[in-house]
Amino acid sequence: MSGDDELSSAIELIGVARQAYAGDKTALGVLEALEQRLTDPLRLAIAGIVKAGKSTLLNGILGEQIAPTDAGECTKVVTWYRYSQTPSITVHPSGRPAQRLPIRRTKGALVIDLGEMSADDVERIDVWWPAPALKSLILIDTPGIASISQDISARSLSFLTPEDAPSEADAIVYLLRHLHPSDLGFLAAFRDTAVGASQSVNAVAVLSRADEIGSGRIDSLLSASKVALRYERDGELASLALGVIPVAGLLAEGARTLRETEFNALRELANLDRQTRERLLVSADRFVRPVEG
Ligand SMILES: Nc1nc2c(ncn2[C@@H]2O[C@H](COP(=O)(O)OP(=O)(O)O)[C@@H](O)[C@H]2O)c(=O)[nH]1
Ligand SMILES: [Mg+2]
Repeated sequence: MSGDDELSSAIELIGVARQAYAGDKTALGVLEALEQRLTDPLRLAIAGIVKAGKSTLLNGILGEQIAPTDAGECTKVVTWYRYSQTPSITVHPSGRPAQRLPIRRTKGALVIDLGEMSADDVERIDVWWPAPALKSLILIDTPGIASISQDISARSLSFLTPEDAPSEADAIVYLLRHLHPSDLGFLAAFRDTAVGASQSVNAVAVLSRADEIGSGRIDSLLSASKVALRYERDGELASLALGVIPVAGLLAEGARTLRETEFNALRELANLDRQTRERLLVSADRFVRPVEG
């Protein structure tokens, strides 16, 4: 049976169940959610510890700065990015009606301002956006796992690996920096709660911020490939993730959102003689320090 056939027979089965449970509001609600899930694009969650570069990578994939990065209150909330021709942002506070937020940008990046609300009061944020990549993929940005803040970690875990239901995500991209036992623990929990558990592995691991590996030297991406390969061959990780891919999300985001002035600055940098350029690129401080003499 092909995937499409399986899908239509599953949808048909939901139709039959709907008739059988015609008077039961709760059951009908569950069936509707199931049908929605079958017809929606794949739900891909991006997970990993705080500051692993999750939101930056999401922006790299979308080619726009839509996911807020760093530490604001909204980055502690599970945020869904779905396709729509007209952009909108909806906040779902726990136990209260949903609320629309205005669309505002600062320096090209979308701002999601929760105002008076704290992340604890918010169940999820929905961002509807006309990014072509979202036509075939729902992306879900999650707060950090195993972070210093237990609360934030708990919020991601209960969403991605609930105890009494299948995970809301179909698959995950899991960002790690140094392989830690808690990374393996999370991936094992996801495997056990994923839809169709134990039949398939629905996770890809990413060795993130690859440009910083090996003290950020010029060959850092090559070093990152070697480290990724080592992790990939690690006995436990090999059975929990389809592979380990080294990624510099910031580079991807920068490249996909490059403006003309930035492109010109890069060209100027490339035209400098090698010694001068390398001296400038040692650190951000060195780059902005005025030339002496
Ligand atoms: N050098 C470097 N910095 C990155 C990279 N990806 C993200 N960052 C930086 O790491 C910080 C945290 O990134 P963010 O995407 O908010 O991480 P999150 O907490 O996992 O969502 C930000 O200051 C980013 O600019 C990367 O590939 N390379
Ligand atoms: Mg984030």
